[in-house]
Amino acid sequence: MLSPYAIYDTAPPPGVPVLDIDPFSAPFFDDPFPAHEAMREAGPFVWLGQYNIGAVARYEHVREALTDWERFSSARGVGMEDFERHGRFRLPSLILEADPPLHTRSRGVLSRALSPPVLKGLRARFAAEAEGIVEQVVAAGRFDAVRDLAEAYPLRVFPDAMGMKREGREKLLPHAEMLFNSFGPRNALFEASRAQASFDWIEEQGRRENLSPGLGLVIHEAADRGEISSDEAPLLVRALLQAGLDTTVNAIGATLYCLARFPDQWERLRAEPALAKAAFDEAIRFESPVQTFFRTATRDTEIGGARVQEGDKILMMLASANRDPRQWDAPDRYDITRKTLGHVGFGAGIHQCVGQILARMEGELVLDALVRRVKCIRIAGDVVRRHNNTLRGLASLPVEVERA
Ligand code: HEM
Ligand code: OVM
Repeated sequence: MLSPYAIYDTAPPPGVPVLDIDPFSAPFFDDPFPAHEAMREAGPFVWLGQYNIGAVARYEHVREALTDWERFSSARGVGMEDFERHGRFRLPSLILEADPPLHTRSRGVLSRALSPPVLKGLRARFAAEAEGIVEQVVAAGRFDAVRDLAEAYPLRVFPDAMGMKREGREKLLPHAEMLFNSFGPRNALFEASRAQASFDWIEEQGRRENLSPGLGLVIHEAADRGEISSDEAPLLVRALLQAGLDTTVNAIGATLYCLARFPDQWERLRAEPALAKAAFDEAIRFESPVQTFFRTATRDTEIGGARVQEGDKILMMLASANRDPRQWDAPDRYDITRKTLGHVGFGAGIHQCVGQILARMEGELVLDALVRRVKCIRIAGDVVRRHNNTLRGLASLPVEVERA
């Protein structure tokens, strides 16, 4: 049955299985895994009958779409709506929603702004704040691992690292919530978060006069050197402000949720704290905080044996690829010693997450601080899931910890 939020009337290509799954619905968010499996098993390319959009859910084809920007473009938006047909309600991102050559230029600037030597300079501060926040929650004994740690920590370090003003920081997460909803259909979730949009505000935060020394000004300095134009700099700062907070909140939350659910893996981490990085990366594979993105076919082409036409949107099920048994041994096992290389939780190809070193640093430092202080983590109340059209994560995770 067609969803009331469907915006396409394309017919499925011949021979393609049509499914009645809605990847942007509450039942799906509560338990996406059976639906992921159904999508993978139905075929390499499936049709979402509710939206008239094709999707790839197997690892091989998700990777194929991610790594071939010449056939699968980002420039018409990486959400359900097609900028060329439906317009856009904000200036497009100069990186996420761009193809080469524009993408190449933006990407160069942001990868230098977030490069290992720059991040090395942030590390001591990030480590000290992780120690402080973790000590505080461990002292309390009982806390909400989402609110008090997964949100509190990135909020403490990331806006400062960017060089943002203090005023208005509470708008960052609600704005990101809305933005990540906006990659999906214009459903009730999106409408409910729309009131929290702060487009003018977030754009203003990227302006030079609103920044103190930090990653934001590093981007403006690239404009001073002529690497980008001066009106592009605030938009690239906006990209980091939009992409760099809610993602790490959900990734840290995912890691804590995994370690609370799988005590043997917590034990394994305690035995070998150097596995902190691996535990974080495996949580990203296992939970995929960013679940989906779309691409647009640039020409009549073929993927997974199906013919797609120029202008067709294709949904890439990153989370499903990350648990495809064709690619992973025992994919539903959270295993911090697994080789996670090649997971698509950060994407793949030219758009692969430019902030992943920063994200990994946050994850590693939080786990580091925790593993030295805590013997075990137990879930101690109702786990509340948070629904978002793109992000997967929890609203609340009450836990109890025992000091080591
Ligand atoms: C791109 C996930 C953290 C900034 C991406 C993409 C994914 C992703 C899946 C690919 C998008 C695509 O292919 O269309 C994540 C996850 C994170 C995280 C799971 C946390 C664990 C961050 C952070 C920042 C950031 C901390 C910034 C400080 C970006 C930007 C892009 C991007 C700007 C666009 C890159 C491009 O188009 O070349 N991220 N991200 N992300 N990410 Fe992240
Ligand atoms: C951007 C942007 C916004 C949200 C997410 C993202 C995951 C990028 O504005 O470039 O990457």
